[in-house]
Amino acid sequence: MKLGLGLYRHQLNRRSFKFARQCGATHVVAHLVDYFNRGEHSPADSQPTGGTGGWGVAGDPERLWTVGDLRALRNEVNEAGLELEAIENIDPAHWSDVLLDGPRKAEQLEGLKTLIRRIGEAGIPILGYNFSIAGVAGRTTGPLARGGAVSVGMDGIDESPIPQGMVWNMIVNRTAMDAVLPDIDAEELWRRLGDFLNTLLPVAEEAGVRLAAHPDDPPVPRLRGQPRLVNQPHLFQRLLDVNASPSNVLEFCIGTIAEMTEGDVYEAVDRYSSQHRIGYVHLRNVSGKAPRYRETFLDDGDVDIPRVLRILRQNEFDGVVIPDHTPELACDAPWYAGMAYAMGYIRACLDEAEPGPPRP
Ligand SMILES: [Mn+2]
Repeated sequence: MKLGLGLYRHQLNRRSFKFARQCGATHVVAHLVDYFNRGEHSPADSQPTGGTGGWGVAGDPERLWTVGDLRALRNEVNEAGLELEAIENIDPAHWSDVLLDGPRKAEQLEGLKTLIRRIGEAGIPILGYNFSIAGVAGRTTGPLARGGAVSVGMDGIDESPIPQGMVWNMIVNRTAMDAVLPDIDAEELWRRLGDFLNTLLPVAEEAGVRLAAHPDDPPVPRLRGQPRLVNQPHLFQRLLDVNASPSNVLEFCIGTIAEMTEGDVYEAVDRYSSQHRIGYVHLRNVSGKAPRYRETFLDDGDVDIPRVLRILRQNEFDGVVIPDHTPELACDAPWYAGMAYAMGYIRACLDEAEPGPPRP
């Protein structure tokens, strides 16, 4: 197993790469979507949260990330002594109608094919995505973790309807904010996911790219009036069974699985890692279950994190593990300090799960 660090778009710079390397990372997962673009409620020094108005405004629908952008990023990561393992998340501007089954769906699917080919050309092995209409929404922020550390939690289900101009918790069309999205059922959303996977997986395989699915965070059956897909552990299997391609893999988020009301987190880790269908792992601890839980420090929630890593090791998972969100530490650099704490903790667990040669 390899230790990585996920960095937001505004953190994709030499200093953060050095920080990752100094924390013991060998790999980076990069977010290219600018979640914080003109967002009113999202502080850019933490994970995006936002209110019912979403995180911010989506990118330019006419401009896909280019091979040049992707190569330059990879080179800069490599120069810091790191590998670029994955691009995490697709800009809503580039797949809004794939999620919503809108008029530009066919055109956007062609765009995504181009994007996947470019990611392959740049030598980046994984594209992480989250097939969700509401996205990561409906959570609250506060002094919820140990010692009053600022963290994120959920306190009941947000049922406020989503404006038509919004998808994946970002604004894609500022002129369509009065009407709301139509009601659909979960089967319709599974059908749309099928179109997405069956159209793109052959291209991904050819490009040497794996598409890694994040479960619904928070994992509830419906959020803001829209259905959600992977909100119980057994539904990962349904997603994998949509298409048997080796490029159809999971962005396996331990915190989200722990929030699910059914099943057992260790059984889920064993079940999916033994199928060798995990692209990379998000490691996070939580206390409670959806729709009432809070994110905690890795050593402080309901999940025995060392046990999770031992199961991954037993099943020979050799991919990248990154900290997911983490509570912030009270200091001048709360996000970085929280991450440094998480990285040190994971590094120590990995050394225990996979002992290397004795140190002099
Ligand atoms: Mn996650």
